[in-house]
Amino acid sequence: MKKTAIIRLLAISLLIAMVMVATGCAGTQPQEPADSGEEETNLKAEYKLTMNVSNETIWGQGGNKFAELVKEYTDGKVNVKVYPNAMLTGGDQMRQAEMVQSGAIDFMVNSTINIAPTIQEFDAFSLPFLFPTYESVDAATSSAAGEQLLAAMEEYNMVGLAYGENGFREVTNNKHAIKTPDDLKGLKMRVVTPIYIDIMRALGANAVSMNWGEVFTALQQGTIDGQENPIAGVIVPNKIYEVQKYLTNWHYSYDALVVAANKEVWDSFPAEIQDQIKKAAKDAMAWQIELNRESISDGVQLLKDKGVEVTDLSEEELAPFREKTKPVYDKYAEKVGVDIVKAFEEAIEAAK
Ligand code: X2X
Repeated sequence: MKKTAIIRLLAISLLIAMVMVATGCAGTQPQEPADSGEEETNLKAEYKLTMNVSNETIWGQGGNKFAELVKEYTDGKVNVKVYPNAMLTGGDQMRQAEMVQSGAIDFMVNSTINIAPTIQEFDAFSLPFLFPTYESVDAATSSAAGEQLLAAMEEYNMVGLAYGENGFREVTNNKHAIKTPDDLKGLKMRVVTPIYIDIMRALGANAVSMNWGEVFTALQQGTIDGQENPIAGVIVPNKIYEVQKYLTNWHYSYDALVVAANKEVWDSFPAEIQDQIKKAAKDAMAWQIELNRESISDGVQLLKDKGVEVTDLSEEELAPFREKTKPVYDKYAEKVGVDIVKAFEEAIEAAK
């Protein structure tokens, strides 16, 4: 072959090779996905979710259900890891919302009690004897005011996704059955936030604020006489019946859960993934609320079987508790914002 022919052949081969590389036919180049690659490179390998309670509680099961559904609905693109027992805040339950706000934690499934120190409006749920029934709770959470509360989280750099349920908080103690406010006099009662300290004080109890992680041991050692928490959601799975003799069903305060994300984390998700995560939050919490409500009668039975004396109070018997805590209701209605409280009261009235 002549020299010029060889050069021409080499030049043609080179050109073909260049075209193959440019069009992706060379086979050795990694293939970029056609359209979705750009957005999803922002996803983190793991998103941290904080909860105050163990995985075994109904609240904890709800948190795990959310993580599971996020994985399923996003086709494995978003991986939420659940950190129970407030381990990310060293057991400090009231700091969890603050850390989601700062971005140190990505998600939370948190009680409105623990959120209230950061966003006072959430004390609306804790107002003494506000909610008479689960139907009234549902009426409030699904009302415009309920939605507004979730939306207001954005002012605190968080995005509220759905409500779940810790439940109606019932009172337990080790001294005697509680049937009248006088029975609470002088009892050392563990609570969490200022509104509950004020409620217990209004009823004559000696209130102490303590992190949940310390409660079982404190009850066991007798440094406190009692505590208050939902039966199925918390008292039963945490075996509080092993260290408490008396429970009174008084439904004095309702405790909602909120699924929320840090706002920057939320904004980093493409719209499609945001929709999938929101659906996961709604579905997981609907499942969690149902599980909670259907577990209560078995929970009460289990407490009785374990030797706990369970007291139910009639409307008449509840009246003096309601009366004594009315000033606390009014004080916190002011703090929360009378508009929200009024909207809740109207939703509750309409559900009757
Ligand atoms: O600390 C509690 O009592 C608990 C577990 O119910 C909350 O996190 C509010």
